[in-house]
Amino acid sequence: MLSSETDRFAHMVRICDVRGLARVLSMVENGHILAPSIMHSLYNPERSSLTVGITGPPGAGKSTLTNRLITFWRRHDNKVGVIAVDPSSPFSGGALLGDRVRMQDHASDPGVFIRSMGSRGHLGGLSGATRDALEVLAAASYDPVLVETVGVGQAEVEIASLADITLLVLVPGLGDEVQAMKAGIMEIGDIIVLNKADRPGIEQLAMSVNASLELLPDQSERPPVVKCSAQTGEGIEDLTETITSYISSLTERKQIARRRTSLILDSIIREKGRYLARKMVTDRYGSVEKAIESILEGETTPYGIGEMLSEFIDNKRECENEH
Ligand SMILES: Nc1nc2c(ncn2[C@@H]2O[C@H](COP(=O)(O)OP(=O)(O)O)[C@@H](O)[C@H]2O)c(=O)[nH]1
Ligand SMILES: [Mg+2]
Repeated sequence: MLSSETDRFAHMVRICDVRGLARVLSMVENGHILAPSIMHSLYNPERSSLTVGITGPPGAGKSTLTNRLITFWRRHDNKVGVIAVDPSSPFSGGALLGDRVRMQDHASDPGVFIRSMGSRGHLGGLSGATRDALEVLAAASYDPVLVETVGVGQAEVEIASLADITLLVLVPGLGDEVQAMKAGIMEIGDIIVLNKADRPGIEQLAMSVNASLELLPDQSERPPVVKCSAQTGEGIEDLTETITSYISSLTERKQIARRRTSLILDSIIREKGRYLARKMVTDRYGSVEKAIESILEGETTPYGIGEMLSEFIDNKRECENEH
C-alpha cells in the first residue's frame, strides 16, 4: 500500500503533473510520512537538470534578476523551476508577494513553475525542505531549477550552496566594504553578480570586490565577476554567457553527481545527527529544558552530556537508568 502510493506520487512528479508536483512539494515541506520514500524513488545523482542558487542581501535585485534569467532560459525552450526561500517569512507554499510581483512576467507560463517557501512547518528545517524541493523539480525535468534565498546568513548560504552553481548578487550602496570583505561570502559564489550597474558606485563596488578576490589563495578558483542591471537589462547577456560557459565547464557529469550526492548526504547526516542527539537527551532527561536544569543544578555539564551521547552512540552504555 505504502509503496504503491509512493510510486504514484513519484510518477506524477516524473510526468510533471503540476498538481501532483505541488502535492509532493507540500509533503516534503510538511515532513509527510511518505516523503522520504518518494525522495528515495526520485533521486538520480546523474540527473541532467542543473540547479542554480541565487543569494545576496535583501533588495539586491535577486528576484528581478531571476525574472530575467527565466526569460533567457524560456527563449531556449527550457522548462524553468523556481524556489523562492525566505526564512523570515511565515508563509509557505503560497506567494511571497514581492517575489511574485517581480516574476510576474512568467506567472501564466506553463513552462515555469514557481514555489515559495517560508520558515513555517519544516520538520527537517528549511534547508532540508529546500534541498528536497530542488530534487523534486529536477526530477520533473525543470532545467534549470533556480533557488532564490533572501539574506546572507548561515542558513541562506547553506541553502544556496546546495545548488550546482551559485550566483552571489551584490549591489552598490549596501555597505560595499562589509559586503565585499566577508571572505566567507566570497567563497560561496561561483559567479559574482554586481547588480544595479545603472546606479552610482558600481565601479567602486567592482574595485572592492576584485581587491577581495585578489586575496583568494588559489587564483585559478577565482570566480568571474559580471556587472549588470536586472532592471534595464544591460549586461544580462554577459551574465547568461558567463553562466552558460560555467555550465559547459562542468563537463564531468560524474564529478557533479559526486559533489551533489556528497552535499545531500552530508546535509541528511547533520539533520539526522541533530535529531538523534536531541532524542537521546530527551529520553534521558525528559526534555532539553530539563537537561539544562540539571546542568544549572550542578549535576552535569554540557560536556558531560556530550560524553554521554558519545558513549550511547558507541554502545558503551544502556540508554536509560545510568547514574
Ligand atoms: N536601479 C536598479 N534597481 C533594481 C535593479 N534590480 C532590481 N532593482 C530594484 O530593487 C528592488 C529590489 O529588487 P528585488 O528583485 O525584489 O530584490 P531581492 O530582494 O534581492 O529579490 C526593486 O525595487 C527592484 O525594482 C537594477 O539593476 N537597478
Ligand atoms: Mg526577492
